[in-house]
Amino acid sequence: MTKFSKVKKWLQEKDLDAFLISKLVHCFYLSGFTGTSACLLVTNSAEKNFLITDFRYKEQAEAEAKGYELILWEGSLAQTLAKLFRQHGLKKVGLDQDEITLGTYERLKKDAPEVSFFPLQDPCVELRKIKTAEELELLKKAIEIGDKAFLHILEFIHPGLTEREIALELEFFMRRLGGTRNAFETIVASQNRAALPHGVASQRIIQAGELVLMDFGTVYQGYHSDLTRTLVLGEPDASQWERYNLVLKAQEAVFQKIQPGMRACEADALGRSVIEEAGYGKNFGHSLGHGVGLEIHEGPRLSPRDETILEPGMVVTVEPGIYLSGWGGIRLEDMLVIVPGGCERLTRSPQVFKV
Ligand SMILES: [Mn+2]
Repeated sequence: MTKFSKVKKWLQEKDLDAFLISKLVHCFYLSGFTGTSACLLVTNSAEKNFLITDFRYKEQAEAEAKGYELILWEGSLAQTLAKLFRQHGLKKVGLDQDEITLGTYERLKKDAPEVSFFPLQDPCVELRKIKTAEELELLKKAIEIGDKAFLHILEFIHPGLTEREIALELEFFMRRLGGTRNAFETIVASQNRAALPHGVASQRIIQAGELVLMDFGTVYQGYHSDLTRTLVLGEPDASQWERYNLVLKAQEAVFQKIQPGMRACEADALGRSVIEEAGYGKNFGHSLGHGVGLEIHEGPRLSPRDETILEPGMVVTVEPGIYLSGWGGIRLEDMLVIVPGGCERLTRSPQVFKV
């Protein structure tokens, strides 16, 4: 079943006449439209589906969004939608509870008083957790660009560079290889700053013997990559080696044992328990990992609170870390896809610590 027919089936289950897809990522997911202003009105009838956008995107929407009738905004969005609801007799309409603003909701109720609105989670949120074969190919391409950038930075990095110079080199290199933008603000955090799990690159100059935590990724045709390595420039000391090996061990435990049928919170525990047993539980204050796809953070979350049952086709990061204020931090992050019986590692960057 295509993702589109899954949405149609969901509409029937919920007894809705239509659902308004408001989040751009979901518009792209279902229709292929890459513009930055649109919503989709998907109805329970096979042939009635609308892409609502403005004049700037007329030609692009016609080319990209096959199977959708193009509607250009007239007046306000609420008025345009109210007219569509009337024309097609749509009385029960679902709205994306996580995306529609209160202002839009109030205007819709005012302009379409005959329609009942139902705030719901967009069905695409669940569908997106399991990647199609095409999505997996695009994710692999994004990951490959990240892997190549890491190999490049191993050659490039040396004491005396600032964190920002390293970040810029990573970003420039990934763009040259076809990445359209950074997956998120690049993290290059050295020595004490490596204790900040999200320490974006600063002007700090890196010295020999220091920890350098790099967390970066790119976007390829909408799909994200996410990779973290922590390096020491020169000879790591005993505490650096000890903590690096512990984080590596936690990560390996997850890659060995994660499998379909397990809950996301159980996968989190596979890595977290290794760190807790070594006495560093309080130094690992974030989730073990997260889903990656059209967004850098999406479901499922490998966190102590996510009960999602893992299924083949889910793509997640595994990123245990240890952070000690005044000392620094170590995190290793790789991506995997759940497959029958286990997982397949998608990231290919070597586990290098000493450069
Ligand atoms: Mn991540």
